Amino acid sequence: MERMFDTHVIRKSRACAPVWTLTTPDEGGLDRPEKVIVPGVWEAHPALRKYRGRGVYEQEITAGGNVRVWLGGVSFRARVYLDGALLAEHYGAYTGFEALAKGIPFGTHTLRVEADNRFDADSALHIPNDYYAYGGINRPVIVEEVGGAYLAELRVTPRKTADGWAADGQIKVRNLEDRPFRGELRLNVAGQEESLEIDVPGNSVIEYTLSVRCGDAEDWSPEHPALYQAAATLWQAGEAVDDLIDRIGFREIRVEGGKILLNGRRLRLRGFNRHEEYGAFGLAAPVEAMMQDLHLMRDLGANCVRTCHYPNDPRFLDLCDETGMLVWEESHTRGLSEAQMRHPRFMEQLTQCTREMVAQHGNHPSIFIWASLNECADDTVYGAACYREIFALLRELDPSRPVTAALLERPGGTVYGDMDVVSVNIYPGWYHNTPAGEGLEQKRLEAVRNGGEGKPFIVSEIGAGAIYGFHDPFGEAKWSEERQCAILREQITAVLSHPDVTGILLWQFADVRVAEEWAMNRPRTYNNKGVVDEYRRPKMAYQVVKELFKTLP
Ligand code: ADA
Repeated sequence: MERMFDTHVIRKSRACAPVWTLTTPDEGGLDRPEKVIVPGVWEAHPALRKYRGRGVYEQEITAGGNVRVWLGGVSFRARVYLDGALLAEHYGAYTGFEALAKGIPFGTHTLRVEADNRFDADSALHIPNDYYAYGGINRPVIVEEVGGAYLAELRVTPRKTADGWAADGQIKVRNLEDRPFRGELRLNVAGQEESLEIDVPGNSVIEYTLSVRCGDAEDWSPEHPALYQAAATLWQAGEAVDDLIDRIGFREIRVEGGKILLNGRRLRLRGFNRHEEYGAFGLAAPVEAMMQDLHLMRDLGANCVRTCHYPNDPRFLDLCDETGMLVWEESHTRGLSEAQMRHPRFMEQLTQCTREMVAQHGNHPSIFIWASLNECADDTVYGAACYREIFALLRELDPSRPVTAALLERPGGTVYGDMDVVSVNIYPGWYHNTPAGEGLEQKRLEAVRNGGEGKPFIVSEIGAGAIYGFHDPFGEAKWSEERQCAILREQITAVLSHPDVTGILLWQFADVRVAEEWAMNRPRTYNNKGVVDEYRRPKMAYQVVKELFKTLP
């Protein structure tokens, strides 16, 4: 299932069968084709643990007419073919895209998806990094049959009015035929409906707006995550010909007086950075594991998760909506120098990822802030210009949420004044020995003096490493569970007892595999700063974090 609820009751839409045939044409691959599960990453196969190359996935589908295949995520370059004809190409593992075959005969067809996780000169975002660039079809694949016109996108933004809640819809209708599509568009939110006569010229996409008054619909909040259905339907000659269903929550986010307000209530964030990764399943964590992560984070006293460093699986976001977990979502970038940001395709690829993130995830009520460009070169003129361009894009795509970026712990930041919320990554006690309270205050004052005055301030990363099961009874050795406990205790206490801090996001929830190139500073070739390991076995720090998250104000 692509989402945690039905996204269509009229459109013919179904998940692709899960068992595909995988062949690996490049060196170091399989000797013969293998059956594998989709979604999945090929590193889950023992022979492909370190394979970097192309993976060709094949599957038979039975469909006809206008066939729309939705691929939720392919890591990290994709080519999609139907019966040998190229339908779509896509870059980036963490957002979905469609492949459309118009007017094909009804019957069985071969769907072929070529995934490629080789780093090459064309890839600006996927590079060897402090997390692993897996290969494969990592999110669900959906096969749909659509008519001559279909609903291509539905964005719904809640708005508080004098008469209670309203929902503003932006709906894209795509006409695949040469002649115009004349019909009616309806938007139903929380049981209230509005409609519009539409006339979509041939071979075009038109965006319509429709607002629905929802009166006394209940507010969405972390404590009471009330969700409502938002359904667009397309009608022609008195018949419903297509639909697109999503869910929304009624809440508004405002930044005011140094605070982030959700429906007027101040947010105090405590939570985790979480990579989308789970032990042997890599990037393609099963939905059961996603839910367990949320239960573990809740048990730890968290109310917020950061999707470092890329957009997450919509199923995880659905579960956050349902359980009231606040989400910081960011488009894909981590730790790029100015030279890397000057890559000729960098802004194009980042812009595409950012646009897809907002278009595909904009309805999730749990997402309260957008971010991008984690720890890039904001201290250079060129780098800062890229930050400003992405902030402007995020604001243009979605004026209803604040924007931020997690900045590196070094002096010289120049974009504090350009974000709505100031966020910094600091590692006192781990990468240097400044006492946590002092390190925090230095960074906060630097932000205040350089444009960040009066803005909410989030510690978007702080943490320390420990190898699961490695103990030092004296509590001194780095990488021991005892030392991690001591450092985290000092860090969390310093941050949560500071009156001007809006929140803390620990680095990190679970240990994650990193690129081979990073292995020298990363024992086990893992980033070991998790409070649980990659199989969610709790380290000693689990109890420390739980105690502090639950007792500090
Ligand atoms: C950075 C970065 C993370 C991770 C972390 C660390 O702040 O944003 O991706 O690399 O440091 O473990 O050092």
